[in-house]
Formats: sequence, C-alpha cells, structure tokens
Amino acid sequence: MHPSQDNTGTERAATSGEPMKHHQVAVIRRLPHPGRGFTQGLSTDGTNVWESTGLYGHSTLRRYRLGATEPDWIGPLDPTYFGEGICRIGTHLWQLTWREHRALRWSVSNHTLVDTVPLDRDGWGICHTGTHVITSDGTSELILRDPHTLRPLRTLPVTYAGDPLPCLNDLEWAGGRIWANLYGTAYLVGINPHDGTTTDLVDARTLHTHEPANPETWMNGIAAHPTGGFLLTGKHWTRIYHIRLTPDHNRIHPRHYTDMSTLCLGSQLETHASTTSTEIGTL
Ligand SMILES: [Ca+2]
Repeated sequence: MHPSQDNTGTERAATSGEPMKHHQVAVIRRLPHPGRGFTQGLSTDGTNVWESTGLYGHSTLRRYRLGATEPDWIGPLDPTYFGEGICRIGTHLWQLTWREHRALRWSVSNHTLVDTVPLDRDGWGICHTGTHVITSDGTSELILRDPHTLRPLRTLPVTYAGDPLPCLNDLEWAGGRIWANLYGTAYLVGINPHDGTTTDLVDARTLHTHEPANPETWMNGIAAHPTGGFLLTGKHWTRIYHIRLTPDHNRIHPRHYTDMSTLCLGSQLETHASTTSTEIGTL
C-alpha cells in the first residue's frame, strides 16, 4: 500500500489526511486578452487587471480594464529582464524577473518603478497571503518571504500524494490555499500553506482546447476575482476566462490523462491511483 492511501484505497492529501478534491472549471465569462502577451503573471481588483509579460526585450507590466480589448498602460522592462509573476500589496505591486535575481516594486497609483531588490532564486510565480509573500521557481519548493523586502523566511516543500510536486509556476492566494498552475499543463493545484500538501487538483483542459495549439501557449496566469472564482489565461491566449471550480464527478485520475505523460510532472502523478470517491468541494 502506498503511504498516500489508507486501507480503503482513498487517496489522501499526504500528511494532512484530508481527501484530495478534484475539480473541473465552469466558465462564467469569456473576456478579451488585451495584447495577447506572453503572460507570466496576472492580478485583478475586479475592475482592473495587471499583467506581467515575459521574453527578453519584450517584457512589460501592463494594465487594462477587465473586458477591454487593449491595454491602457504598458510599462516596458529593461531589455535584460524577463518578466515573471506579479502580486499586488495595497498601493504597490511586486514583479519578479526570471533568471536576473531581481524583483521590481511598482507604484500602482502612478505606474512608476519605485525599487529593485535582490532575489536569491529564479523568479516564476508570486502571491500574497496577507502575512507573507510566497514565490515559486519551477521546483517543488515555495519560499515564504517578508512582504516588504522579499527576504526569505522559510521554505515550504510541496508534495502530491506524498511525493515532491515540481513545476510550480504562477501562484495565487484564495480561500486559505495557495493555487499554482503547473508548468506545461492545463492543471491547477491547491496547496495547504501550512504543510505543503496538495489538497485540490483542477482540470482546466477545456479552456486550453479553445486556444491555438502551440507549445508556447500553455496556461499561465491566475488571478482570484473578488466576487469569486478565478481569471485564467495563458501565453498568447485569445481570451481571459472567468471561471469557477465545479466538482469533477468523473474523478478521472491524471494517470489516465494522456497529455500528462509528456509533461515534466507526469511521472509524479502517474504513479498514484485514486480508486474510491473523494469528497468534492468548490471554491
Ligand atoms: Ca496572480
């Protein structure tokens, strides 16, 4: 018996003992994706959207009204910076860079770059829990940081059914969970912020099927909407989708998802079977 299963075969969320919840997504609204940039981070207050785009020489921070077709402000980054995840804390916004080991602090009110601070790791995703800032770097480790300086405070190893879960990419905080999209997939996971266990698995492949088939167009960009649900988009996607989570009644385990087998985390997920029903929750 695998340690992640009890004697009834129920899949467990590693050490927390809670059944893992399986979700699909229901689309509330389909919205334009202004600029169709190489999305690396997304944040919203429900009216405005801030988006970070990547690629050297093309990276930006941009803002638009949700539903608009064009950005109303674009702030280009230094061409040596590759823009990554963003999170807003009050009047300021952090923007990570990929391998440059710098984080940029912007004023939201007047769109000025007010500070640049060192970062001890590569930058992928970032979110704010209200107490800490949490960052990802594509590995299975999240780093809890001081929200004002990004000084590292603690490492949070993330596990899926007991094994390390790599490829953690863009991050968002909602409902007491860290939500991460997994690099190279159309899946999100919900993570317990206290012990790093994966508590939720979200199959968002129905969104990806509506977007151009291109290896570069993977989902990337999660923003919690203040009225509920999430905004999801991806690199060069034509749309931003406002979605809510719905129970995945089929509960087909990822080991059956053929597209997972080609992904960097496929080997992590394929080894674990879910053989009985799990309690389903929604956000
Ligand atoms: Ca976000």
